[in-house]
Amino acid sequence: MKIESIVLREIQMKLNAPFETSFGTTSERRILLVEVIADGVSGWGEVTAGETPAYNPETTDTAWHVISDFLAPQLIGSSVAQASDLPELMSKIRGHEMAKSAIENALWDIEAQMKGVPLWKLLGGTTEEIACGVSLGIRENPESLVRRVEEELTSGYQRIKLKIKPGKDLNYVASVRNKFPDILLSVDANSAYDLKDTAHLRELDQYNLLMMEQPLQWDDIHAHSILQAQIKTAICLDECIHNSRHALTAIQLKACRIINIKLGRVGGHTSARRIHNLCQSHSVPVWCGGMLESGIGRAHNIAMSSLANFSLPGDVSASKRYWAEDIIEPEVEVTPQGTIRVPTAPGIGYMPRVDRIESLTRRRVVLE
Ligand code: OSB
Ligand code: MG
Repeated sequence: MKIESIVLREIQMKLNAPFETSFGTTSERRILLVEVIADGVSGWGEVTAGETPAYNPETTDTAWHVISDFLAPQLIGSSVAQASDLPELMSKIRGHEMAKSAIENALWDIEAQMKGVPLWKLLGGTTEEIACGVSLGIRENPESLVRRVEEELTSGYQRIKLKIKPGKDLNYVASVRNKFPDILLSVDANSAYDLKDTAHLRELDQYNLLMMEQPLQWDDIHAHSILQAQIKTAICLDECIHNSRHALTAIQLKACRIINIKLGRVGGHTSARRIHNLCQSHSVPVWCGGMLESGIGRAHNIAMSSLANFSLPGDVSASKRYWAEDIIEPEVEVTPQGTIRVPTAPGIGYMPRVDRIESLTRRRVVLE
């Protein structure tokens, strides 16, 4: 596959409702879409960075800079036998996993189209119906959170994750657990606590949580290993894990018992699959996290989630939970059983709606 050009677009999309986490509230997304053209075939990827460097260091603007000034000039004109050769080509550029992921994933879309197979099959996926959960933002009070949980359960979602932060944690979790004693329930703190809060976090042990996601500092695996030894609830790492070496460190230090894999955070499908395989060989279940993606990112998440060790429901949910209108055709739909069926068409298996994408585009550059 010879990489001929890269079209970089920034689109703006308003979320159906603001999403609040411990690090801030998002109402409007500024999303970079990467369209790679190789051997005349177009493939799509999404940069999952946020608008601010509050979740990880990357932002929409850093990704624009790194792709247009460093990654594209390096890649355009070069040839690769397969998409999994991309990480090596990009390895001289440190970090910026989300920028790299969008490019590599677009190449995977192209490779799958050229081979005439759905991306999930090319990746080695086996699960044709993936289990879905939802991530619920912080609410003004526990009562309104309980109402939201009820709606999501009625829609069929198999696992509920509550965003928490200091002051909006124990009472929210208690209210939901009292109303729904048997559901799969987890919490995500997005690094809002530190080891001094160990006694407080141990209070969560009484609610039979499936996991507690990233309670401590975004870059501190060791601190999580100290916490995990002192609480019963399984820790799941999100922010801390950027590659398979981090995953191995976390497993060996017993810093977590579950890992959340996000394509952007780990640098693309090749790294994600490597982490998946490593976790599988250590009997550590994984699940697919979300970053409030448009349909393009969502399609890649679905393909990745078909790998066998994605054995817990992920944060991949229906397009309509986020967007009045998505940018792919068909939109991502969830069955009444809380599952998504993998697509059958070649590549990512959903058609980018280019007219709609163009109408949402705020800036665009063709790199060639
Ligand atoms: O930590 O999983 C997270 C959204 C933005 C940044 C970080 C996270 C999230 C979510 C939302 O939890 C998941 C989704 O896309 O539904
Ligand atoms: Mg998380």
